[in-house]
Amino acid sequence: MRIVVLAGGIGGARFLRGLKQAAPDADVTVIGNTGDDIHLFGLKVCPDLDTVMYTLGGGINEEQGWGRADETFHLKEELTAYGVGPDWFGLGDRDFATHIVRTQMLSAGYPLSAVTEALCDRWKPGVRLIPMSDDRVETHVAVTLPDSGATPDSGERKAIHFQEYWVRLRASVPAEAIVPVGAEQAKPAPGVLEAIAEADVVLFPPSNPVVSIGTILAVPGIREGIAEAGVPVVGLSPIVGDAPVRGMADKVLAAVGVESTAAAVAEHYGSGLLDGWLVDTVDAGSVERVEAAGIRCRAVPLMMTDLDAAAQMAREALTLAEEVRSA
Ligand code: FO1
Repeated sequence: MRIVVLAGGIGGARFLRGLKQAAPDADVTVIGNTGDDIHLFGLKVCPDLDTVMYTLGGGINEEQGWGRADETFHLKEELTAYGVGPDWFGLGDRDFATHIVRTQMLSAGYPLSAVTEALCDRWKPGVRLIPMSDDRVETHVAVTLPDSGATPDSGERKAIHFQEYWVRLRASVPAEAIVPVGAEQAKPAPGVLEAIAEADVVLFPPSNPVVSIGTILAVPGIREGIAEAGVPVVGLSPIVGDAPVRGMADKVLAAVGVESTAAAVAEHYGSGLLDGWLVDTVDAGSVERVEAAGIRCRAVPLMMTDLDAAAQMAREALTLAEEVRSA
């Protein structure tokens, strides 16, 4: 079975680990979000690609869900001693090595997809990991900073990098707009559209519907390719009991005018894209609303408390895909 998964960071990576357990013989292609990518200290950092790669390759910091296990921060401390920032983004020594190799290869002319393949030669994630695009796409968030007078830009409306919104500001101010800068001009990376066209099923894991899956779908050709593939497309809600399972997805959903409920996220994707949707058992009451929108819906446990729970979620998604196929 050929499975294509559109993935963001932690939620996508943990779901994929479950999928590998649930369907060990499946041929899995992961299309990774690169809208979170950021240039820091002259290096290209790809948080979502790395989170998938490290999680599936056994190198992730399990508690955080991002960055490397057994990490040290000597390099960051040295940079801080020179007064070189930003200091709000935690890059560890082991993680730095990945960004150095990636940046060297990019500078030598290799596209991000080839660089990612080379990095995966080390980590052997057991899936084919492809960035959504080799072109630069950067998610920006429009915010109005509080008028505290504390910094020169307080009180100003400005667009900031997604990581600055997420990590530095902890999504503490409303996101007024989310803009995947460069997405309109970007082309899907080599292999993306081919994998979609050849897939037996497409899965949307419980990743952020706006800044992860939404950004991937914003690359021209990907949404259309999925809709035209004629295979079951099944998603899992990242919202359980009207709150995000992790992260601050509610903040960015509000920016696109979508309420933080499992049903609203399904409607946001829409029946033109989504055939099946899994909500958590606590949201069983929303099954009817989702089905009324033309999307087949089931309520199953959606908390990825451990690997077995994630594997069970993957099994439920594949079962729903089969139901859709034989309907
Ligand atoms: N998230 C944080 O909350 N704080 C950090 O300092 C941080 C650093 C970081 C470094 C590398 C990396 O691959 C991910 C990192 N993340 C950090 C996670 C990341 O900001 C976001 O959670 C994802 O981009 C959203 O998927």
